[in-house]
Amino acid sequence: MVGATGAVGTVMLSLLDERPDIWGEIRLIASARSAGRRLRVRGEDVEVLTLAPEAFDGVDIAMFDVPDEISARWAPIAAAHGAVAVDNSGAFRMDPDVPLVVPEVNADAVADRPRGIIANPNCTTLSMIVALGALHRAFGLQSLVATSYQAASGAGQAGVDTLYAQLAAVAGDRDLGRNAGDVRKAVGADGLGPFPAPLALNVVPWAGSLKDGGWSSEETKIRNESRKILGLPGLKVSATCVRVPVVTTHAVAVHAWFARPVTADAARAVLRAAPGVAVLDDPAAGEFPTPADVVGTDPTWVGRVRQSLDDPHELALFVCGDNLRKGAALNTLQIAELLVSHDQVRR
Ligand code: 11C
Repeated sequence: MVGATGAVGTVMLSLLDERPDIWGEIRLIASARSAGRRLRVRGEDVEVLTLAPEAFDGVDIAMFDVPDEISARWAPIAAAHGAVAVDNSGAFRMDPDVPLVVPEVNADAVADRPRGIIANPNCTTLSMIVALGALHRAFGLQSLVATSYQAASGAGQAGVDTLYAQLAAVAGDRDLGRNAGDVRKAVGADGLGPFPAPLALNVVPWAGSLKDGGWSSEETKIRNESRKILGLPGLKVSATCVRVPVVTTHAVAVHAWFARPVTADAARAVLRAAPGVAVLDDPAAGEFPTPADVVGTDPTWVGRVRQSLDDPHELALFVCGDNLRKGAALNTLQIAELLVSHDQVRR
């Protein structure tokens, strides 16, 4: 496990404790700064090793939860040592020789991996794709409009630290949020952290980096990754990504158009039967998923399922998924488990 000490790595360690122990030796790897630390995994203290080529000697599966540039350099090294690299960065997702896998949607894709690398999607794509995959199989997805409500932890520990610091800076001042710029002044110019505007008492229509045409990288990732995972290269996708003052769990408001007409009841029946999906949809009883209620759980939660009033082929729904679990560590681990169950651990 490369990146054992990061935010996603920490979730991975707890998942390894919770899920069936099918593993032999687990080797924890991180940067030289963290090497020598001891972390608890499966009830044992394990020393963190420095990232180096020999750390991959004898390794069957190498899971990477590190920044793009570290994965870009080291995943091929792990693969050259005979490991299958399962990478959670953005470095290889759109490489045609690297499958982009969500086990509930396209498990078979793991088998075709000429570079010895399998990519894990972006957490925002993962928040909705398990539900969309099930609906696509049943009704034939044709186009998608998605608006995300993304948690601060998507921007890493710095995002979480910034949100808590900003909340502390604004807490208790009941005059804030009434005049333009007052929240920005309260959090201070040095208090924005990785966000381009204050997140406390606010929403920020930006995540990632600037791409052509004014799109953000998060928005283009949703489009490109959804197309690749669903095997729909021409899928029409339009996304708007928004950061909200939530610690962990991304939510997405989805409008999807299908080849066949879809009632809300038919969609709910498909979703209830879909692996990895939980339906919570009774607005009369105040029941729908919210990030604060589902954080720390595994499924993709779906609620507010509605058939469009204007188009019987269009469905509206609201999905929530823990961006550190299914959005990152869990999907990576599920891919690794899939390799084991398919007896495909070596290149
Ligand atoms: C966010 N989704 O919420 C991002 C973080 O491509 O793996 C993950 C970025 C990625 O900011």
